[in-house]
Amino acid sequence: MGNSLLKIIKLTNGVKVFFALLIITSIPLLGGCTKAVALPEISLEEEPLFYAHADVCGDKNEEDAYLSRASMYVIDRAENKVIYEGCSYEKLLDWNGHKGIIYQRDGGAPTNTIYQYISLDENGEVLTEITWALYDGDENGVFDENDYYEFNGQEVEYAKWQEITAEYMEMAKHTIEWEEIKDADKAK
Ligand SMILES: [Ca+2]
Ligand SMILES: [Ca+2]
Repeated sequence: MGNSLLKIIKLTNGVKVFFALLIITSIPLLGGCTKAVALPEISLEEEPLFYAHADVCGDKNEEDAYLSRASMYVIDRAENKVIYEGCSYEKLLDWNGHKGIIYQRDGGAPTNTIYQYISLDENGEVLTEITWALYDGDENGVFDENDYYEFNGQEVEYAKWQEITAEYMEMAKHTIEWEEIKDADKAK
């Protein structure tokens, strides 16, 4: 995303306080000049804005992350730039040596949960990507050998699936909870 600058701005409208997330990027011009350009402005008016922080890429420096209703952004503190853009089903992971981002989405028809784990390098490039899912095929509220399981897009038999996803399932239990931002100062 180039040289991006992220600012949290607080807008006051009557008694309501809105938050807006504004991402500005610099476009290199001829002669070494740069031009500041507002990227798609993400309107967070009246939507919750959440914050989390962790070293998700393992370079010993923490990243900041912001979540709106639809999107999440991971920001490199030192360079003040967005290194990863995800969605609202994602949370940061920094647990027991496991770092990255975990996606978890519950669905229906049949009842299912789809997970994804990604690890990132310090530039936000995806290093590894693992997906796994479980479907309550017979909709009896119990996940057992009569149901349907996937790992990296392939159907896997229940016992095997339990074995290969055990560590990832544990990682998914230890993601970092988003904190609602109630004061714009906290976001600085
Ligand atoms: Ca880091
Ligand atoms: Ca079942």
